[in-house]
Amino acid sequence: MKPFAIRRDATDLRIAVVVARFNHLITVRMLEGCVELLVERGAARDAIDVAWVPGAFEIPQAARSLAVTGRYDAIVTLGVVIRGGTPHFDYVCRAVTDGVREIVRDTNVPVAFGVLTTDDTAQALARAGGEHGNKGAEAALAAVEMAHLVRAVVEPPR
Ligand code: INI
Repeated sequence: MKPFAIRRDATDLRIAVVVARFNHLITVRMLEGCVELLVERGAARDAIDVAWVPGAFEIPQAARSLAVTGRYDAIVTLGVVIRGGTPHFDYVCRAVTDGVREIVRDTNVPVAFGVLTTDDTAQALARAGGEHGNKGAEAALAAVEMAHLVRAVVEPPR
């Protein structure tokens, strides 16, 4: 067995974050969790590019635009979709999940999925620095790990 090393240092990684303004009070907490995690892991705070978009529906277009530049080792997406009384929730969730998956498939740039899909605001707050942790930080860590893995596979050491 020869496993690839699991690397969780962000020192030499170029990371972009796409974050939705919809449910801003919650997404800003996720952004804080994400950025703090990256800085703890060695990223320079001013080297983390952040793109705000209106809502979760817009996340894939922004993430794809960033991915195709070739400038980023990984992208973190952050948003909060809260179930209302209409099917709108399902359409937004479907669009953002399909959209992010397609970017990974089409570009091979790691895109971490930090989009909460919850029944109510309390569930979202609990996952944005509350009792269930901060999914923004978790997504950041996934992005770091995948950036190193993809780099190691694509550019194997000689
Ligand atoms: N966008 C979200 O990020 N979260 C939501 O809960 C949400 N709801 O419930 O409607 C939401 N809607 C906006 C959507 O993402 C787009 O910004 C809008 O439709 C314009 O394209």
